[in-house]
Amino acid sequence: AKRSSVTLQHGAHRLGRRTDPAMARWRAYGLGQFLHWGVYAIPGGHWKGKYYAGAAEWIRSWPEMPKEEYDNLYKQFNPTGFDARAWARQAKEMGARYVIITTKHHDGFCLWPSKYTSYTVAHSPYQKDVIGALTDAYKAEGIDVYLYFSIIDWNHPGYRASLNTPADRQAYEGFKTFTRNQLLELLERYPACKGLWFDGTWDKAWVEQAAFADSLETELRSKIPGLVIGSRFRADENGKRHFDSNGDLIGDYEQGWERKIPDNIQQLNGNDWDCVMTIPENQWGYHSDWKGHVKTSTELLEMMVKCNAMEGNFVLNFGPDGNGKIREEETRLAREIGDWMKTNSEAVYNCGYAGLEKQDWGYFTRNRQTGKIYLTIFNRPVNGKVRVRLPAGRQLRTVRELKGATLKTEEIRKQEYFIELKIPAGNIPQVLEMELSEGS
Ligand code: FHN
Repeated sequence: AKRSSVTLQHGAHRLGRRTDPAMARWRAYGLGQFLHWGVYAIPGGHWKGKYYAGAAEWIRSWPEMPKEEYDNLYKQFNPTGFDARAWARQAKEMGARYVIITTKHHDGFCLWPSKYTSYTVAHSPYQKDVIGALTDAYKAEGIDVYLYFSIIDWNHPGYRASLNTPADRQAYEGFKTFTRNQLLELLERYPACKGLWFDGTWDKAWVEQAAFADSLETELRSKIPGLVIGSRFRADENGKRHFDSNGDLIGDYEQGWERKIPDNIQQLNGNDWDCVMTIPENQWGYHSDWKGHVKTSTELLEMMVKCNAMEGNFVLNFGPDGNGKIREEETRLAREIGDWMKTNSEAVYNCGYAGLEKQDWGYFTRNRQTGKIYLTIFNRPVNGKVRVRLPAGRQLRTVRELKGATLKTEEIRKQEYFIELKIPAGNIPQVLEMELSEGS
């Protein structure tokens, strides 16, 4: 679509991608971990014997859930099984290069000892700073830390979804100050944080705060050089979210791909983006009773490589339980993904769009630094041969298994080849590396 050219004060402040080293580092992650943890992990999707079918972290909004009782759950928050280093080691084993941690979800409960509210971990029986422990543990494993922060805060007295009266407006001013204080507090307490992942920004009340949010974003960026902030934080002065009134991306990357993946790279308009994904259909916080389809490791690997092939990061969510343990299903998937990554992560880290058309067997990715081209095969043809088409002017020189043998190829016609796979058909996605030469 043709861009319009409305003059905006609070629209995108940059056209095209960020080109600095901090953003290049973000772009190179390939795989991340999302952690949703809070007091919602205690009921785990159940209340007084009743099953809550929605996302577990939303249980407070369920009519059957007495708000008073939910807001007092923190008095039971005492995850004696929590071991930040064990979570970080598991994420490392899985191959995650960054983690996004919920500091505060919509319920307003803070996993750090915020001095601006008493609704924090410091006032729970657990008392200890969870964000501090996680930040240190992940950093020690070489995993970059990003902090998730919900603007929606069901606990703060000044929070409103919409501002209908002067009294609402007055209360909301207090909430804005509180939000700013908390964000500055987080960056001061956890200076190793590389970025903020905002959520709960869709309410009309917040969408109307373009000027405030814009200046706050500038202030946050001034605290940590290179800080990465996606498109969910603020709207422009016309209330446009993610993309401003001219169609330009607000923030550093598109944050609109939640539990979905674009069909093709054209849909992304050259922007950076991430995909955040749940293991079951739609559960972020701990739900003791997953219903419906639970993704397998090969499905998740395919989603990851599909994202990488279109220049995106894939972020897989984990929802530890009320005792601080990561459930068995998630542990198993992390291990399976990690096993694959140990041999094949070369096709993931710092890999993006290869400039070649998408083909039936799987995905091409290309290392941004070395220029190496990888083929990750998810649909192994029954004849054991992968058919590869190349654009005019490019020839297939060699194809080999990763750290393995060179494979036999057959030129079917100009710019079209069969690659003979050696390993027997199995359910492990195989990665090949291909060298091309120029020529007709
Ligand atoms: O409402 C939340 C939801 O609980 C979860 O945190 C996801 C993660 O991206 N974000 C919101 C829905 O967009």
